[in-house]
Amino acid sequence: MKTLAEIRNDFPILNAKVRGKELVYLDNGATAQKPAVVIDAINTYYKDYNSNIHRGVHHLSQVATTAYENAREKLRGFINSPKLEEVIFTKGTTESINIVASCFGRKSLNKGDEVIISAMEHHSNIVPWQMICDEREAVLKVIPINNNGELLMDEYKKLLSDKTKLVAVIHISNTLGTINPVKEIIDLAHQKGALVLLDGAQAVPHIKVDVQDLGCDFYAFSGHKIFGPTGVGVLYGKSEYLNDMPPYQGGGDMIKEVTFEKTTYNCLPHKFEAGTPNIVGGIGLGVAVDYMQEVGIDLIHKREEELLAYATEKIVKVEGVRIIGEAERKASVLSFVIDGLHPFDIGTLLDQLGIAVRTGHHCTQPLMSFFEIPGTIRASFAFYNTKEEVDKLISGLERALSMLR
Ligand code: 7TS
Repeated sequence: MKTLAEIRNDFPILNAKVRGKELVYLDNGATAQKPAVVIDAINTYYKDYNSNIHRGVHHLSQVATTAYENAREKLRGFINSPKLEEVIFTKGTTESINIVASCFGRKSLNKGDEVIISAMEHHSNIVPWQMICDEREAVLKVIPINNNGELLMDEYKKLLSDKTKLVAVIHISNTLGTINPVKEIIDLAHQKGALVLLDGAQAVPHIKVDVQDLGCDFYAFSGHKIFGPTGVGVLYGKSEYLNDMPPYQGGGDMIKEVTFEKTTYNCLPHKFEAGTPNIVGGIGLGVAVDYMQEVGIDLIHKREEELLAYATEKIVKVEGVRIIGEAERKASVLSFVIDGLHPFDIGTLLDQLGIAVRTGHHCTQPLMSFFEIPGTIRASFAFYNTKEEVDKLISGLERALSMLR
Protein backbone atom coordinates (compact mmCIF):
# COMPACT_ATOMS: atom_id res chain seq x y z
CA MET A 1 0.00 0.00 0.00
CA LYS A 2 1.38 3.41 -1.00
CA THR A 3 1.93 6.00 1.73
CA LEU A 4 0.54 9.50 1.32
CA ALA A 5 4.08 10.83 0.77
CA GLU A 6 4.65 8.27 -1.98
CA ILE A 7 1.33 9.13 -3.60
CA ARG A 8 2.10 12.85 -3.57
CA ASN A 9 5.49 12.14 -5.07
CA ASP A 10 3.78 10.46 -8.00
CA PHE A 11 2.21 13.80 -9.03
CA PRO A 12 4.91 16.27 -10.19
CA ILE A 13 2.60 19.30 -10.11
CA LEU A 14 1.93 18.91 -6.40
CA ASN A 15 5.41 20.32 -5.75
CA ALA A 16 4.64 23.45 -7.77
CA LYS A 17 4.59 26.95 -6.36
CA VAL A 18 1.73 29.30 -7.22
CA ARG A 19 2.20 33.02 -6.51
CA GLY A 20 5.25 32.08 -4.47
CA LYS A 21 3.21 29.73 -2.24
CA GLU A 22 3.02 25.96 -2.18
CA LEU A 23 0.14 24.90 -4.41
CA VAL A 24 -2.94 23.66 -2.55
CA TYR A 25 -5.00 22.05 -5.28
CA LEU A 26 -8.63 21.65 -4.22
CA ASP A 27 -10.26 21.81 -7.65
CA ASN A 28 -10.23 18.11 -8.43
CA GLY A 29 -13.92 18.13 -9.38
CA ALA A 30 -13.05 20.29 -12.38
CA THR A 31 -10.04 18.23 -13.36
CA ALA A 32 -7.65 15.99 -11.47
CA GLN A 33 -3.86 16.16 -11.60
CA LYS A 34 -1.84 13.60 -13.54
CA PRO A 35 0.69 11.16 -12.12
CA ALA A 36 4.12 10.94 -13.76
CA VAL A 37 3.27 7.52 -15.23
CA VAL A 38 0.49 9.11 -17.32
CA ILE A 39 2.67 12.04 -18.41
CA ASP A 40 5.45 9.60 -19.34
CA ALA A 41 3.08 7.39 -21.34
CA ILE A 42 1.99 10.42 -23.38
CA ASN A 43 5.59 11.40 -23.97
CA THR A 44 6.58 7.86 -24.95
CA TYR A 45 3.75 7.59 -27.46
CA TYR A 46 4.83 10.74 -29.28
CA LYS A 47 8.55 9.97 -28.98
CA ASP A 48 8.50 6.29 -29.88
CA TYR A 49 5.40 5.15 -31.74
CA ASN A 50 3.17 8.01 -32.85
CA SER A 51 1.06 6.57 -35.63
CA ASN A 52 -2.55 6.32 -36.74
CA ILE A 53 -4.40 3.22 -35.60
CA HIS A 54 -6.50 0.47 -37.21
CA ARG A 55 -5.89 -0.98 -40.68
CA GLY A 56 -2.21 0.01 -40.70
CA VAL A 57 0.12 -2.71 -41.91
CA HIS A 58 3.27 -0.95 -40.80
CA HIS A 59 4.94 -1.65 -37.48
CA LEU A 60 4.26 1.62 -35.67
CA SER A 61 0.60 1.55 -36.57
CA GLN A 62 0.33 -1.94 -35.15
CA VAL A 63 2.08 -0.94 -31.93
CA ALA A 64 -0.21 2.10 -31.52
CA THR A 65 -3.32 0.04 -32.32
CA THR A 66 -2.38 -2.59 -29.75
CA ALA A 67 -1.71 0.07 -27.11
CA TYR A 68 -5.04 1.80 -27.82
CA GLU A 69 -7.07 -1.41 -27.80
CA ASN A 70 -5.27 -2.60 -24.65
CA ALA A 71 -6.37 0.64 -23.03
CA ARG A 72 -9.96 -0.13 -23.99
CA GLU A 73 -9.62 -3.49 -22.27
CA LYS A 74 -8.28 -1.75 -19.14
CA LEU A 75 -11.31 0.53 -19.12
CA ARG A 76 -13.61 -2.43 -19.60
CA GLY A 77 -12.12 -3.99 -16.48
CA PHE A 78 -12.25 -0.68 -14.60
CA ILE A 79 -16.05 -0.48 -14.88
CA ASN A 80 -16.56 -4.25 -15.21
CA SER A 81 -18.32 -4.01 -18.55
CA PRO A 82 -19.22 -7.53 -19.69
CA LYS A 83 -18.13 -6.88 -23.29
CA LEU A 84 -15.22 -4.96 -24.77
CA GLU A 85 -17.41 -3.69 -27.62
CA GLU A 86 -19.60 -1.89 -25.09
CA VAL A 87 -16.75 0.48 -24.17
CA ILE A 88 -16.78 3.42 -26.57
CA PHE A 89 -14.05 6.03 -26.50
CA THR A 90 -15.43 9.56 -26.64
CA LYS A 91 -14.16 13.08 -25.93
CA GLY A 92 -15.56 12.89 -22.42
CA THR A 93 -18.76 12.86 -20.41
CA THR A 94 -20.34 15.64 -22.45
CA GLU A 95 -19.88 13.82 -25.72
CA SER A 96 -20.94 10.48 -24.20
CA ILE A 97 -24.25 11.98 -23.07
CA ASN A 98 -24.77 13.77 -26.39
CA ILE A 99 -24.30 10.50 -28.25
CA VAL A 100 -27.06 8.82 -26.25
CA ALA A 101 -29.38 11.83 -26.38
CA SER A 102 -28.95 12.28 -30.10
CA CYS A 103 -28.87 8.64 -31.25
CA PHE A 104 -31.29 7.06 -28.79
CA GLY A 105 -33.51 10.11 -29.16
CA ARG A 106 -33.66 10.01 -32.96
CA LYS A 107 -34.50 6.32 -32.92
CA SER A 108 -36.73 5.93 -29.90
CA LEU A 109 -38.26 9.22 -28.79
CA ASN A 110 -41.61 10.14 -30.28
CA LYS A 111 -44.22 12.79 -29.67
CA GLY A 112 -45.43 12.69 -26.08
CA ASP A 113 -42.69 10.35 -24.83
CA GLU A 114 -40.96 11.39 -21.63
CA VAL A 115 -37.38 11.70 -20.43
CA ILE A 116 -36.62 12.18 -16.74
CA ILE A 117 -33.57 14.01 -15.39
CA SER A 118 -32.99 15.50 -11.93
CA ALA A 119 -32.74 18.96 -10.41
CA MET A 120 -29.05 18.47 -9.64
CA GLU A 121 -27.78 17.69 -13.15
CA HIS A 122 -24.73 19.26 -14.71
CA HIS A 123 -25.67 21.29 -17.80
CA SER A 124 -24.24 18.50 -19.93
CA ASN A 125 -27.02 16.22 -18.70
CA ILE A 126 -29.72 18.86 -19.19
CA VAL A 127 -29.13 20.65 -22.47
CA PRO A 128 -28.70 17.59 -24.76
CA TRP A 129 -32.04 16.29 -23.47
CA GLN A 130 -33.73 19.65 -23.98
CA MET A 131 -32.41 19.73 -27.53
CA ILE A 132 -33.58 16.24 -28.47
CA CYS A 133 -36.92 16.53 -26.65
CA ASP A 134 -37.54 19.72 -28.55
CA GLU A 135 -36.73 18.05 -31.83
CA ARG A 136 -38.78 14.91 -31.13
CA GLU A 137 -41.66 16.70 -29.33
CA ALA A 138 -40.95 14.67 -26.22
CA VAL A 139 -41.39 15.97 -22.67
CA LEU A 140 -38.59 16.53 -20.18
CA LYS A 141 -39.43 15.96 -16.50
CA VAL A 142 -37.30 16.83 -13.50
CA ILE A 143 -36.96 14.95 -10.18
CA PRO A 144 -36.99 17.59 -7.42
CA ILE A 145 -34.60 17.68 -4.43
CA ASN A 146 -34.83 18.64 -0.76
CA ASN A 147 -32.81 21.33 1.01
CA ASN A 148 -30.05 18.87 1.87
CA GLY A 149 -29.55 18.22 -1.82
CA GLU A 150 -31.11 14.75 -1.95
CA LEU A 151 -33.47 13.47 -4.62
CA LEU A 152 -37.12 13.17 -3.61
CA MET A 153 -37.59 9.53 -4.47
CA ASP A 154 -41.35 9.59 -3.90
CA GLU A 155 -41.62 12.36 -6.48
CA TYR A 156 -39.48 10.31 -8.85
CA LYS A 157 -41.87 7.37 -8.50
CA LYS A 158 -44.76 9.67 -9.39
CA LEU A 159 -42.98 10.94 -12.50
CA LEU A 160 -42.35 7.45 -13.85
CA SER A 161 -44.99 6.17 -16.23
CA ASP A 162 -45.44 4.08 -19.34
CA LYS A 163 -44.50 7.20 -21.29
CA THR A 164 -41.03 7.31 -19.69
CA LYS A 165 -38.47 6.18 -22.25
CA LEU A 166 -35.26 7.15 -20.51
CA VAL A 167 -34.03 8.35 -17.11
CA ALA A 168 -30.72 10.27 -17.09
CA VAL A 169 -29.28 11.10 -13.67
CA ILE A 170 -26.04 12.14 -12.10
CA HIS A 171 -24.37 9.39 -10.04
CA ILE A 172 -22.54 11.84 -7.75
CA SER A 173 -23.29 15.57 -7.83
CA ASN A 174 -20.35 17.80 -8.80
CA THR A 175 -21.79 20.72 -6.84
CA LEU A 176 -23.34 19.05 -3.78
CA GLY A 177 -21.35 15.84 -3.48
CA THR A 178 -24.58 13.86 -3.10
CA ILE A 179 -24.23 10.15 -3.89
CA ASN A 180 -27.55 9.27 -5.47
CA PRO A 181 -29.40 5.98 -4.83
CA VAL A 182 -28.80 4.93 -8.41
CA LYS A 183 -29.58 1.24 -8.01
CA GLU A 184 -33.05 2.06 -6.78
CA ILE A 185 -33.45 4.63 -9.56
CA ILE A 186 -32.49 2.02 -12.15
CA ASP A 187 -34.74 -0.71 -10.73
CA LEU A 188 -37.76 1.59 -10.69
CA ALA A 189 -37.12 2.78 -14.25
CA HIS A 190 -36.68 -0.75 -15.54
CA GLN A 191 -39.98 -1.76 -13.98
CA LYS A 192 -41.57 0.81 -16.32
CA GLY A 193 -39.53 -0.38 -19.30
CA ALA A 194 -37.40 2.80 -19.38
CA LEU A 195 -33.63 2.82 -19.94
CA VAL A 196 -31.21 4.55 -17.57
CA LEU A 197 -28.13 6.63 -18.30
CA LEU A 198 -25.85 7.57 -15.42
CA ASP A 199 -23.57 10.60 -15.56
CA GLY A 200 -20.61 9.11 -13.74
CA ALA A 201 -18.16 12.00 -14.21
CA GLN A 202 -17.87 12.57 -10.46
CA ALA A 203 -18.36 8.97 -9.38
CA VAL A 204 -15.49 7.13 -11.08
CA PRO A 205 -12.83 9.26 -9.35
CA HIS A 206 -14.16 8.36 -5.91
CA ILE A 207 -15.96 5.01 -5.71
CA LYS A 208 -15.87 1.59 -7.33
CA VAL A 209 -18.21 1.60 -10.33
CA ASP A 210 -19.42 -1.76 -11.59
CA VAL A 211 -21.87 -1.33 -14.46
CA GLN A 212 -23.10 -4.91 -14.19
CA ASP A 213 -23.80 -4.57 -10.51
CA LEU A 214 -25.55 -1.22 -11.10
CA GLY A 215 -27.52 -2.60 -14.03
CA CYS A 216 -27.49 0.75 -15.86
CA ASP A 217 -27.98 0.81 -19.63
CA PHE A 218 -25.51 3.64 -20.30
CA TYR A 219 -22.69 5.10 -18.20
CA ALA A 220 -20.72 8.24 -19.11
CA PHE A 221 -17.44 9.55 -17.70
CA SER A 222 -14.37 11.67 -18.50
CA GLY A 223 -10.72 10.66 -18.43
CA HIS A 224 -9.38 13.93 -17.09
CA LYS A 225 -11.25 13.60 -13.80
CA ILE A 226 -9.62 10.24 -13.12
CA PHE A 227 -6.03 11.38 -13.47
CA GLY A 228 -5.92 10.81 -17.23
CA PRO A 229 -5.56 13.26 -20.13
CA THR A 230 -8.19 15.75 -21.28
CA GLY A 231 -10.17 15.14 -24.46
CA VAL A 232 -10.92 11.48 -23.82
CA GLY A 233 -13.67 9.66 -21.97
CA VAL A 234 -15.96 6.68 -22.16
CA LEU A 235 -19.50 5.82 -23.02
CA TYR A 236 -20.47 2.40 -21.75
CA GLY A 237 -23.70 1.08 -23.25
CA LYS A 238 -25.43 -2.27 -23.43
CA SER A 239 -24.77 -3.62 -26.90
CA GLU A 240 -28.43 -4.44 -27.56
CA TYR A 241 -29.24 -0.72 -27.30
CA LEU A 242 -26.07 0.59 -28.97
CA ASN A 243 -26.64 -1.75 -31.91
CA ASP A 244 -30.16 -0.46 -32.24
CA MET A 245 -29.14 3.22 -32.31
CA PRO A 246 -28.10 5.08 -35.49
CA PRO A 247 -24.46 6.29 -35.60
CA TYR A 248 -23.55 9.67 -34.10
CA GLN A 249 -21.13 10.98 -36.72
CA GLY A 250 -20.25 9.71 -40.18
CA GLY A 251 -16.70 9.29 -41.44
CA GLY A 252 -13.73 6.98 -41.39
CA ASP A 253 -13.60 3.96 -39.10
CA MET A 254 -17.35 3.85 -38.43
CA ILE A 255 -18.13 2.14 -41.76
CA LYS A 256 -18.02 -1.39 -43.07
CA GLU A 257 -18.52 -0.55 -46.72
CA VAL A 258 -19.18 2.68 -48.58
CA THR A 259 -20.68 3.09 -52.01
CA PHE A 260 -22.50 6.14 -53.34
CA GLU A 261 -25.70 4.13 -53.23
CA LYS A 262 -25.46 2.73 -49.74
CA THR A 263 -23.15 2.66 -46.74
CA THR A 264 -23.08 -0.06 -44.11
CA TYR A 265 -21.83 0.66 -40.63
CA ASN A 266 -19.04 -0.94 -38.67
CA CYS A 267 -19.66 -3.13 -35.64
CA LEU A 268 -19.35 -1.85 -32.07
CA PRO A 269 -17.51 0.01 -30.68
CA HIS A 270 -16.25 1.50 -33.99
CA LYS A 271 -19.74 2.46 -35.18
CA PHE A 272 -19.62 5.32 -32.64
CA GLU A 273 -15.97 6.24 -33.15
CA ALA A 274 -15.82 8.15 -36.44
CA GLY A 275 -12.49 9.65 -37.47
CA THR A 276 -9.04 9.51 -35.90
CA PRO A 277 -9.63 9.29 -32.19
CA ASN A 278 -7.62 10.75 -29.33
CA ILE A 279 -5.11 7.90 -29.54
CA VAL A 280 -2.66 9.18 -26.98
CA GLY A 281 -5.55 10.16 -24.73
CA GLY A 282 -6.92 6.63 -24.73
CA ILE A 283 -3.49 5.18 -24.02
CA GLY A 284 -2.88 7.70 -21.22
CA LEU A 285 -6.29 6.95 -19.73
CA GLY A 286 -5.46 3.25 -19.66
CA VAL A 287 -2.35 4.06 -17.64
CA ALA A 288 -4.40 6.32 -15.34
CA VAL A 289 -6.84 3.55 -14.44
CA ASP A 290 -3.92 1.17 -13.88
CA TYR A 291 -2.54 3.75 -11.48
CA MET A 292 -5.87 4.14 -9.64
CA GLN A 293 -6.11 0.38 -9.27
CA GLU A 294 -2.55 0.23 -7.99
CA VAL A 295 -3.37 2.81 -5.31
CA GLY A 296 -6.65 0.98 -4.69
CA ILE A 297 -10.19 2.38 -4.99
CA ASP A 298 -10.94 1.37 -1.40
CA LEU A 299 -7.96 3.35 -0.12
CA ILE A 300 -8.94 6.31 -2.31
CA HIS A 301 -12.47 6.23 -0.94
CA LYS A 302 -11.35 5.88 2.68
CA ARG A 303 -8.83 8.75 2.48
CA GLU A 304 -11.34 11.04 0.81
CA GLU A 305 -14.04 10.25 3.36
CA GLU A 306 -11.62 11.20 6.13
CA LEU A 307 -10.71 14.44 4.36
CA LEU A 308 -14.35 15.36 3.83
CA ALA A 309 -15.24 14.68 7.46
CA TYR A 310 -12.24 16.67 8.67
CA ALA A 311 -12.92 19.61 6.34
CA THR A 312 -16.64 19.68 7.15
CA GLU A 313 -15.99 19.71 10.88
CA LYS A 314 -13.53 22.61 10.51
CA ILE A 315 -15.48 24.70 8.03
CA VAL A 316 -18.73 24.85 9.99
CA LYS A 317 -16.78 26.70 12.68
CA VAL A 318 -15.90 29.52 10.28
CA GLU A 319 -18.24 32.44 10.93
CA GLY A 320 -21.08 32.82 8.44
CA VAL A 321 -20.39 29.63 6.50
CA ARG A 322 -23.33 27.68 5.10
CA ILE A 323 -22.68 24.34 3.46
CA ILE A 324 -24.60 23.71 0.25
CA GLY A 325 -25.18 19.98 -0.03
CA GLU A 326 -25.68 18.09 3.22
CA ALA A 327 -26.83 14.75 1.92
CA GLU A 328 -26.43 11.74 4.14
CA ARG A 329 -24.29 10.02 1.51
CA LYS A 330 -21.67 12.37 0.15
CA ALA A 331 -18.44 12.22 -1.83
CA SER A 332 -15.48 14.53 -1.18
CA VAL A 333 -17.03 17.71 -2.51
CA LEU A 334 -17.51 20.62 -0.13
CA SER A 335 -19.57 23.51 -1.47
CA PHE A 336 -20.34 26.49 0.72
CA VAL A 337 -21.33 30.12 0.80
CA ILE A 338 -20.42 32.82 3.30
CA ASP A 339 -22.99 35.34 4.52
CA GLY A 340 -22.71 38.68 2.80
CA LEU A 341 -19.72 37.79 0.62
CA HIS A 342 -19.49 36.87 -3.04
CA PRO A 343 -17.87 33.49 -3.79
CA PHE A 344 -15.73 35.08 -6.48
CA ASP A 345 -14.07 37.47 -4.01
CA ILE A 346 -13.24 34.61 -1.64
CA GLY A 347 -11.85 32.53 -4.52
CA THR A 348 -9.65 35.40 -5.65
CA LEU A 349 -8.19 35.93 -2.18
CA LEU A 350 -7.59 32.19 -1.72
CA ASP A 351 -5.77 32.18 -5.05
CA GLN A 352 -3.36 34.79 -3.67
CA LEU A 353 -2.42 32.16 -1.09
CA GLY A 354 -1.85 29.45 -3.70
CA ILE A 355 -5.14 27.74 -2.87
CA ALA A 356 -7.09 26.58 -5.93
CA VAL A 357 -10.84 26.23 -5.37
CA ARG A 358 -13.66 26.70 -7.85
CA THR A 359 -16.28 29.40 -7.50
CA GLY A 360 -19.48 29.94 -9.43
CA HIS A 361 -22.41 27.86 -10.58
CA HIS A 362 -20.34 24.76 -11.50
CA CYS A 363 -22.48 24.29 -14.64
CA THR A 364 -25.52 23.68 -12.44
CA GLN A 365 -27.46 26.92 -12.77
CA PRO A 366 -30.84 25.34 -11.92
CA LEU A 367 -29.32 24.20 -8.60
CA MET A 368 -28.17 27.76 -7.88
CA SER A 369 -31.72 28.97 -8.52
CA PHE A 370 -33.07 26.31 -6.16
CA PHE A 371 -30.76 27.42 -3.36
CA GLU A 372 -31.23 31.10 -4.33
CA ILE A 373 -27.51 31.79 -4.47
CA PRO A 374 -25.29 33.22 -7.23
CA GLY A 375 -22.75 30.44 -6.83
CA THR A 376 -20.74 28.53 -4.26
CA ILE A 377 -17.13 28.16 -3.26
CA ARG A 378 -16.25 24.54 -3.89
CA ALA A 379 -13.34 22.59 -2.49
CA SER A 380 -13.18 19.15 -4.08
CA PHE A 381 -10.67 16.70 -2.68
CA ALA A 382 -8.65 13.89 -4.20
CA PHE A 383 -6.82 11.13 -2.38
CA TYR A 384 -3.53 13.05 -2.66
CA ASN A 385 -4.85 15.98 -0.62
CA THR A 386 -3.85 16.31 3.03
CA LYS A 387 -5.30 17.54 6.32
CA GLU A 388 -2.60 20.24 6.31
CA GLU A 389 -4.07 21.50 3.03
CA VAL A 390 -7.52 21.59 4.61
CA ASP A 391 -6.01 23.62 7.47
CA LYS A 392 -4.54 26.04 4.92
CA LEU A 393 -7.97 26.40 3.31
CA ILE A 394 -9.55 27.21 6.67
CA SER A 395 -6.89 29.74 7.69
CA GLY A 396 -7.06 31.20 4.17
CA LEU A 397 -10.81 31.62 4.54
CA GLU A 398 -10.40 33.29 7.90
CA ARG A 399 -7.85 35.66 6.45
CA ALA A 400 -10.12 36.44 3.49
CA LEU A 401 -13.00 37.10 5.87
CA SER A 402 -10.98 39.52 7.99
CA MET A 403 -10.03 41.44 4.84
CA LEU A 404 -13.47 41.48 3.23
CA ARG A 405 -15.59 42.15 6.29
N1 7TS B 1 -21.09 15.73 -15.54
C1 7TS B 1 -20.60 16.06 -14.33
C2 7TS B 1 -21.23 15.49 -13.12
C3 7TS B 1 -19.49 16.88 -14.23
O1 7TS B 1 -19.02 17.19 -13.03
C4 7TS B 1 -18.89 17.40 -15.41
C5 7TS B 1 -17.75 18.36 -15.35
C6 7TS B 1 -19.42 17.00 -16.63
C7 7TS B 1 -20.52 16.18 -16.66
C8 7TS B 1 -18.82 17.41 -17.93
O2 7TS B 1 -17.59 16.77 -18.09
P1 7TS B 1 -16.66 17.06 -19.33
O3 7TS B 1 -15.38 16.36 -19.00
O4 7TS B 1 -17.32 16.50 -20.52
O5 7TS B 1 -16.51 18.55 -19.40
N2 7TS B 1 -17.72 19.12 -14.16
C9 7TS B 1 -16.95 20.19 -13.92
C10 7TS B 1 -16.99 20.84 -12.69
O6 7TS B 1 -17.65 20.50 -11.73
N3 7TS B 1 -16.14 21.91 -12.75
O7 7TS B 1 -15.59 21.93 -13.95
C11 7TS B 1 -16.09 20.88 -14.70
